[in-house]
Amino acid sequence: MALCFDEPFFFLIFEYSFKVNQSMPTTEESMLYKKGNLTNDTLISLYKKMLKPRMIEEKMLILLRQGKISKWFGGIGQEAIAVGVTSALTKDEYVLPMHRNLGVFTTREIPLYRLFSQWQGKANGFTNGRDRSFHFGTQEFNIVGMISHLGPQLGVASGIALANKLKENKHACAVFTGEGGTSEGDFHEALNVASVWSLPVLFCIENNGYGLSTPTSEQYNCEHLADRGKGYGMESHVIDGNNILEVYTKVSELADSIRENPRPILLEFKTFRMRGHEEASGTKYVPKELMDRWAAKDPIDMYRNFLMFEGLLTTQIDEVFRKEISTEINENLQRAFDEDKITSTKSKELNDVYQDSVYKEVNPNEKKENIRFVDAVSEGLKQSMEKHDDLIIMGQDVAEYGGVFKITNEFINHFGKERVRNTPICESAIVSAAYGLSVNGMKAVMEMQFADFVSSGFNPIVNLLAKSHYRWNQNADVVVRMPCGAGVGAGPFHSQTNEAWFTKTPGLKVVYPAFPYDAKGLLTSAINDPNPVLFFEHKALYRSIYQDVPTDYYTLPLGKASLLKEGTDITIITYGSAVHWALDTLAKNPEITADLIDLRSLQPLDTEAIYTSVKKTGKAIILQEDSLFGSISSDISAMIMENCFEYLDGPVKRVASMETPIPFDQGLEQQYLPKNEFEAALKEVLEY
Ligand SMILES: Cc1ncc(C[n+]2csc(CCOP(=O)(O)OP(=O)(O)O)c2C)c(N)n1
Repeated sequence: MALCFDEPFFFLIFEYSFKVNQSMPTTEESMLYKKGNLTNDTLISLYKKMLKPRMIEEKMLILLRQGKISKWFGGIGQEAIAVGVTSALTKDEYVLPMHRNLGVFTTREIPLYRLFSQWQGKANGFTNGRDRSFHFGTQEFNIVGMISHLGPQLGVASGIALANKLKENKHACAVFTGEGGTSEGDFHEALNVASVWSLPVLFCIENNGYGLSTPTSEQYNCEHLADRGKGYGMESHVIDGNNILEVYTKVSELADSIRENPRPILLEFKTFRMRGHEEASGTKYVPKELMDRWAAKDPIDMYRNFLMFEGLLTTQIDEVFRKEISTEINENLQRAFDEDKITSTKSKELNDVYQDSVYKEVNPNEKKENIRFVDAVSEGLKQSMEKHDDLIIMGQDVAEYGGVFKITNEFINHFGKERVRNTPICESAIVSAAYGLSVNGMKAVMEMQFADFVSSGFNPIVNLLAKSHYRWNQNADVVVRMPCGAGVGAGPFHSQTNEAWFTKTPGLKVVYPAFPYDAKGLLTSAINDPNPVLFFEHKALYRSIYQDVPTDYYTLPLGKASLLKEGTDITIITYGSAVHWALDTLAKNPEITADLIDLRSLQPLDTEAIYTSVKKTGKAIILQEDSLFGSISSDISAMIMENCFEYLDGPVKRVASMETPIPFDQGLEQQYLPKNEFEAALKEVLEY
C-alpha cells in the first residue's frame, strides 16, 4: 500500500504518533536529522525505501543458511547511501552501483521477482543465468551494474556523463565505489578525466571501514578520501552515510547543481560494513567495540526513532509497512522459486556473445585516388565522422596535434573539440568511458597512441567491452585503433603486434588490414558494427604502401579474407605486414604458384576461405609477424589439421617471429622478424 498524506490514512498515523510522542523521550539521534522543507510524504517514503532492502537482506541471510542462494554481499547498515543517492536522481538518470547497493535496485522499483531470479540465475533475471548477484545492468531502469574489477565502473560513469553533456540533456549521473576501490588506478583516471572534461557525475565513495579484511589505515594514508578532490580540482564533501536525510538532501542539492553547471563532485560517505565481506567470510578481524559503536548508529533504527519523535511513525504503522514489504518479498520469492531452472543451447550461448550486426554494403564509386595506408585510415575515419553525428574520437594528442601519426589531422576544424577529444594519459579510463558513451547511445573510436599501450587499458577491453553483450545484452559500440608492429626500429615498447592478446577473448572482433583499400573499407565497417573492434594498423605500412582508393565512403565486410593470388602448389595464409613479405617472396620465385590468403579479419576468421584453399592445394604455410607461441597461426594450424587432414600432402608450417621482446637495433630487429626465413620455409614445405 502506498502512503499518501492527503489520504485518510495519514490522519490515522498522526493520531497514533501524537499519542506515542507523549511518552517518547527526545533521542540524541533525532537531533541529527534536519528535515528542512522535505514533505512528510518524502520523509516516510525514504524510510520505506530503506526498510525494503534491509528486509530483503534479512530474508537472504535465512535463505543462505538454508543453502537456497549462493554468495551474498551484505549492505546492511549502508542502506541510507544507496537509497538517498538514488532517490536524489530522476529515474532517467543513470546510476552505477556496486555489490552492496541493493537499495539502488529497490529504489528504482525493479520488480523483486526479477531480482530474486537474477540471484538464482534464472531467466526472469537480467543475465540469462550468465552472471551473478549485482553484476548486471538494465537500460529499462537506467542502472549499469559493476564488473568484479571494481574500478572500471568509475570510468564508465565518466563516459555516460560525457554523453549526457554532449546531448545537453541536463542529466546527472552517480557512480559508487568502496574505499578499497579508490586505491585502483581506475579511480584516479576516472576522476581526473571527469574533472578535465567537467563531466556531470557524482563519484560516491562508501567508506565502510574495511576492504575485505583490510582496514582503512592499510588502504590509504590521508584523513578523508574526500580530501583527494582538491588534487583533482574537484569539489568534494564528507557526508554522514548513516543519515538518510543528510545523504538525500545534500545529494539532491548537488545533483541539481551539476545538472545546471556540469562538473564532477567527489562524495565520501562515512559508514560501516556490519557483516562480513561476503557472508561466509565473517567479521572476526573487526574489533567488537567498533561493531558496537556502529550498530548504535544503524541508519534505519536511528531514522525510525526520528520519525517517531516527529510524530510521523508509530510502531503500529511501522508494523504495517513491514507486513506490506514482507508480503511483497514472500510473493516475489515464491514466484522466483517457482520459475524453472534456466536452459539454453550451445548455439544460443554462442549467438549472444556478439550483438547481431547487419552488414550494409556501400559500394565504392568510380573515382579513385592513389593514397597511402595512413591516408586511407584517415579518410575512413573522417567520412565515418560525417556519417555518424554521434561518433566521438578520443585519444592522446588527437585534436590540435592530429595524433602522433597525423591520422586525425585537422579533424577538429571539421568536427570540433567536443567530438575530437584529447585525453589525459589514461587508457583504462578512456576505454571505460568509450563503453559509457555506448551505454548512453553514442559511438566511440579510441586511438591507442601505440598498440603497445593497450596493456594499460587491457582490463576494460577484455572484461568490460568483451563480456558486456553476453552478460546483460548491452553492446559496446567501440573501435580501438591500434597502430602496431615492428620494422621501424622502435624497440620493445613501440613495436608489438599484440593481436593474440585479443583474438583469445570471446566478444571482441579483431581486424588487421594490409592495404589502403581494405583499411578504409574495413574501418568504416568496424565503426558501423555495434560490437567492440580492435583495429590494427601496421605503422610500417602507413607511409610505404600506396593504392588506388575510392574517394567516397564505402564499406567492406568484416570476417572475409581476400585471395590475393591463386595457385595450386600451396596455400599461404597471412595478414598485416607479413602479406607484403609473402608477396615479395612470390615475386622473387615466379615458379611457385600459391593461393595467397590475406585474412584481413582475425575475429571473425574466414575459416571457409582457408579450408577451401587448403583442400585444393594440399599444403599450407602460415606467416605472421607476431611471435609464435600461443599466436593465431597456432590455432589456424590446428584448425587445418582438424578439418583438412585428409587433404594434406605435408605438415602445416608456421613461420613467426622469435620468442623474445622486440629489439631496438635494426640488425637485431631484422633477425627477430621472420621475413627472411619465409622463403626457405616455403620451399621446404613445397618439397615435402
Ligand atoms: C581488481 C580487483 N582486485 C581484487 C578484487 C577482490 N575484491 C573484491 S571486493 C574487495 C574489497 C573491496 O573493498 P571496497 O572497495 O572497500 O568495497 P566494500 O567491499 O568494502 O564495499 C576485493 C579485494 C576485485 N574484485 N577486483
